[in-house]
Amino acid sequence: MSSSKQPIPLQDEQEAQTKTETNPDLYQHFASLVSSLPRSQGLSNNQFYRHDQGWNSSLVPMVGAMVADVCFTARPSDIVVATMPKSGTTWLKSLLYATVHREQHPAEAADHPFYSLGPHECIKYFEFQIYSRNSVPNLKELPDPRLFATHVPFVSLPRTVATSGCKIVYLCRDPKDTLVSMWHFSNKLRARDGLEPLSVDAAVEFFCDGLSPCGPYWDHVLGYWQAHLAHPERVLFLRYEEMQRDPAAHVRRLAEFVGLPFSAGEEEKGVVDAIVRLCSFEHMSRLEVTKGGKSDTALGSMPNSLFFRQGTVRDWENHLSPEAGRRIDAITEAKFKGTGLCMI
Ligand code: PPS
Repeated sequence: MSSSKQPIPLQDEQEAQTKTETNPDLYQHFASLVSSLPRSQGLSNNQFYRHDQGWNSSLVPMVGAMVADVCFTARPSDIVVATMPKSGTTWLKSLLYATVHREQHPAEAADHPFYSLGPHECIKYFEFQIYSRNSVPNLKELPDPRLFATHVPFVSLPRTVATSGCKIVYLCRDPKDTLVSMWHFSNKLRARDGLEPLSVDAAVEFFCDGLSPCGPYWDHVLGYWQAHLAHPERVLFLRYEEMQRDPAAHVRRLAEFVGLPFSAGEEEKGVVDAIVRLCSFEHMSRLEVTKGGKSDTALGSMPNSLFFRQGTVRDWENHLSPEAGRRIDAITEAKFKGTGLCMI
């Protein structure tokens, strides 16, 4: 039996969702379980544990993912944003939220939620935010469609996400840019924690060994790619580079996928372009809530500015050697061969 599927100290899942606000025993159970897994250093400010479904993560989000697995009850109307960390999640969350809530919150409204809340407060991660700090929240009262996010690989999604028929929007990014973005991010967290920075060479080694958050990168992408091939109506598969090339087309795709296509009237009024502008790197990164605000996560209160750096394609060329680039491309080619997926 998979260690994450072992019996747990939870009498009634339904009861937990409606009555229990916290469940320290459940968290402790999974923390003990994760602590017993193989561990190693990685591309992070924390040690990684090796989940028995084949991915690496620090303790807190892995425990959160296990709690979500047994406590979260998905609805067919739910929409889950899934990404490998540093693939453009912040952008996708913004686009999805702005698209789904465009009636209550028009993109051009001066009081749009994005002026007071960061994207990570608008759509929360299961494993970093919702299921953290012993919390087992009652999510039943949230109105449809409920929007959630996760970095967890497809194989370890909360089990009812797979069975409910709810929609998943997956976004991936060139592994070299994902790595460079993660390297910058983890060095900021390492500086915060008083740790030495990781060299870019060490980051490349860790990344290639699968020792990046929720890595190996390639297994993560392939898991969702295969789910997309099997159920294209349930799993939308997007790429950061293509979103950069034509964000408006992607906003339309997103809207259609979640069953809220833009009407001719909305098209005429320029609603799509307004959403693209609202969510653009240039606009979001300059907001006061980005420059001075924070988002609450299980890993601490994170300045929203941490999630905005360059927002460009091929920045890896400024940080990785050509050899490192070729090495990652060779792994990508070998791993994706025959899958129909091409990232190079
Ligand atoms: S996280 O921590 O996993 O949620 O980070 P994530 O949002 O996935 O990735 C952060 C990178 O996305 C860039 N970013 C954006 N790109 C384009 N448009 C918008 N609006 C946007 N917002 C964030 C961010 O700058 C990080 O990429 P790098 O390459 O580090 O700049």
